[in-house]
Amino acid sequence: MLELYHHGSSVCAAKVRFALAQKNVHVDTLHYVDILKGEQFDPAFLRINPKAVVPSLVHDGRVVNESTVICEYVNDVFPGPSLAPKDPYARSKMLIWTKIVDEQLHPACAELTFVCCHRHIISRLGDEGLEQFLDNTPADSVTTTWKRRKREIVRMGFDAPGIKDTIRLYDKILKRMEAALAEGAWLAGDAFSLADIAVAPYVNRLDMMSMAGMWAGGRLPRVEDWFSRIKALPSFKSAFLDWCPEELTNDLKRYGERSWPAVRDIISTYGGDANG
Ligand SMILES: N[C@@H](CCC(=O)N[C@@H](CS)C(=O)NCC(=O)O)C(=O)O
Repeated sequence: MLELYHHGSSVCAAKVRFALAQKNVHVDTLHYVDILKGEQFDPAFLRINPKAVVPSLVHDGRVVNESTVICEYVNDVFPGPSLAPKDPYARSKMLIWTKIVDEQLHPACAELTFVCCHRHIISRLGDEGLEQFLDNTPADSVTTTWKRRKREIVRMGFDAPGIKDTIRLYDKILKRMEAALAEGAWLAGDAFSLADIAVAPYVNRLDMMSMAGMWAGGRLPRVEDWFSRIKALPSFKSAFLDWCPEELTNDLKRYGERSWPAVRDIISTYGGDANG
């Protein structure tokens, strides 16, 4: 019995849905946790995931948390095409990417998404509801500073301290992808792997927020080509798009478009020169 706790716009949940789909693994029950309405703070879910974050996988009653760990677990436990290179050097390259995602790209994405879009969505909870939402975030959540950062970003938007560095870090990681893709068709070399699965949701997040100018139009051509190959995979639609409700898809697009000039300016002022 396989159960997945997930959410439509969660990059980490999309990563796990992508890995499951690439392995052709059937999930018996999908539990939708609306993290923009505060359902992650429900005591029953906190018993599964004390950080109040999605995704969580429950396999025959045993909980597996942390999306990177879940993807490794899925790859090890289920038959189907291997998503990890056998060659130790290629494997080390794959693990570097999953580390970059966990340590840098994911925290940057949480901040970028909140400053551009999610702060507007959760403000619909009203003053009291929003205060409770911010208060309910555990001290150790997305990161150990997320509770404070989320409040700062919701209150201050693009004036929140450090937000420019966050956006530049995101851009630098895209450039690192461009360099890696000069060495092979996929991020860890010649074979598609958990590295591509780990990074794809973060490029898709920018795409859904109408920020493809970060790579398109000749800026990062290998990233553009890589993402078009990711999008062409039969699993892409079900893993990335179908679970995102229409209203949320529209919000990501609308608020993303509104935020793009600010993001583009931040990138341009350190010499990044985004297109569009
Ligand atoms: N390191 C965790 C991070 C999970 C995470 O940050 N999940 C986000 C969605 S992508 C979340 O649930 N956020 C809830 C919140 O911000 O309150 C993992 O990889 O599973």
